[in-house]
Amino acid sequence: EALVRLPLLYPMLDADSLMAASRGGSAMQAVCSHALALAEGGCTLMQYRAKRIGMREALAQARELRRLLPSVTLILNDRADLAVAAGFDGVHVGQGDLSPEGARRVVGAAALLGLSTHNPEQLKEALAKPVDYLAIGPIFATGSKENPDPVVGLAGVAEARRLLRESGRTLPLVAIGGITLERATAAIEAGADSVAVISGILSAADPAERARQYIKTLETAKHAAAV
Ligand code: TZP
Ligand code: MG
Repeated sequence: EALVRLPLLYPMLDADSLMAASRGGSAMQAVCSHALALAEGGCTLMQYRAKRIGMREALAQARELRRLLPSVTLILNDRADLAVAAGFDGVHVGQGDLSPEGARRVVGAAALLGLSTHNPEQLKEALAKPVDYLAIGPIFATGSKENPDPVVGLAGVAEARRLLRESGRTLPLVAIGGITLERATAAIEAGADSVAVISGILSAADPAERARQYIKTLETAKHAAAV
């Protein structure tokens, strides 16, 4: 199958967290300035995630991101319809969203399609789906998701990597959940191709610099894992 390559750092633009952190500023402003900082820090792919705001507002933000970042790969969380409406490059679905087959019909064959898994059973099932990459998590405890599934730990990443290898599919594996800068190396060592991050970057005084630090750390970890 065609191998999709994901960047080592998979940052998420979480509209709800960004709005909360912006203390009264506009949500549009908070999301766009964070996205521009990430791009400045070297991020070439981002996921836009908006769980609590209305669909119209989410679409307006997504369209503005598309306008501001024409050369960044943009993935929409949960909603295949918004991904198409905003001209995004792909969609990321969870276990409770449209099925991968259903989402694929909406976004088309050329779009990137990612799927979240939270345990080995879900990962095994996901291996038969029309997806371009898989996510596993939460690896560590997270404050960025409501009602998160149980933590799978680094052992969960290693198990997912093993199942992927056995399946013969060449899907990239994204680790997510509580991956601070200090824990990023361990996620790569455990078998992740990429790490998804919300709070580890959002919490930084200088998000562009933090993104650079993640990318540098992840590159070092990847080279070390390859030798
Ligand atoms: N899915 C599993 S953990 C998580 C999602 C969306 C949140 C990740 O955010 P953080 O702040 O990097 O833990
Ligand atoms: Mg979802």
